[in-house]
Amino acid sequence: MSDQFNFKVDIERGFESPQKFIPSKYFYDAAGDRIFQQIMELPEYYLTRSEAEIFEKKGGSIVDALPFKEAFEVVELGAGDGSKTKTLLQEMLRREMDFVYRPMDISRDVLGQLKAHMLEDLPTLSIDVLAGDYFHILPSLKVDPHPKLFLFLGSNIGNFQPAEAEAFIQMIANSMNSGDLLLVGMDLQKNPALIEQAYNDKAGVTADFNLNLLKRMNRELGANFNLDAFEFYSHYDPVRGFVNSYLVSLEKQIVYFSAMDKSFLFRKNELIHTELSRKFSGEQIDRLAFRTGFYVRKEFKDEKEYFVDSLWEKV
Ligand code: AVI
Repeated sequence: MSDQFNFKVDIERGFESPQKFIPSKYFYDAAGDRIFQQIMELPEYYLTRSEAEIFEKKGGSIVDALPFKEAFEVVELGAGDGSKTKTLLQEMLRREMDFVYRPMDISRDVLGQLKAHMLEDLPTLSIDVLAGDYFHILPSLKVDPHPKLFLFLGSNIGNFQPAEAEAFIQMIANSMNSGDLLLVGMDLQKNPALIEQAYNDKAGVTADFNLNLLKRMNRELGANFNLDAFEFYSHYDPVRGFVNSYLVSLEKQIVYFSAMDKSFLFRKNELIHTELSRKFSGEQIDRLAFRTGFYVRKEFKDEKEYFVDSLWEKV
């Protein structure tokens, strides 16, 4: 099935649901990737800097916590540009550890770039990319005899609904052997005002990130969204730890999609849900680990305790 076909089907399903939604994975076309890079540099968006600080200051302690005595593999899900991981891999190379780095992504292009980029800075790194979707690749890893450290960083787990997050971690767990490790990056609950600002930046970059979804539908699905007739809105609920992001229809409007020869009505002030960005409490992290068959071996936080990289061991 082509990506384009999935996009069309997912948008139809999202716009036919009582609460309209767009799955957040569609943020990341080429323009969306570029805007996300800008988000990570925003003064308000502390997540990336907090996690980078953890790897810079505690990378050595993370590597100390690895119990592997023989050759092992580092399997990364959703590696992105690998900048955070690089610090960790560098430390492992410095200690002359015997390992292979296996970043996983659906796109061969992304992996090709990542590999070139990594080898430029870490020429002695042994890297073997895994191209394809998680559902196909993960099960094949279980039969490989090497102990493994899985990485799922950047608070990507926060973009799943709670039940989906559990199912996703369960799927990773099913592909692991007892004693394998999973390092999960999660954004922590904190002063709600700070979280609100991170998703409501003054320069409006997060708003552009969301509006880019409309541009993408115009371009790829032949839609005729008027970008001025929608506005970005996000809201943090500190009790649940949920940032929900939306596009608000500023007027009653009908949008036509030539890809499916269909129109959708948007009422005035109707919301399109675009993203959930979850913030976790320590208790929620312990529960998620426990319910998916792990125990929390060690936690690594930045100085302000905004973010955690939590190291879980498969029971
Ligand atoms: C990729 N993900 C963890 C980001 C987040 O914080 O939920 C995506 C993002 N959305 C708005 N700003 C950043």
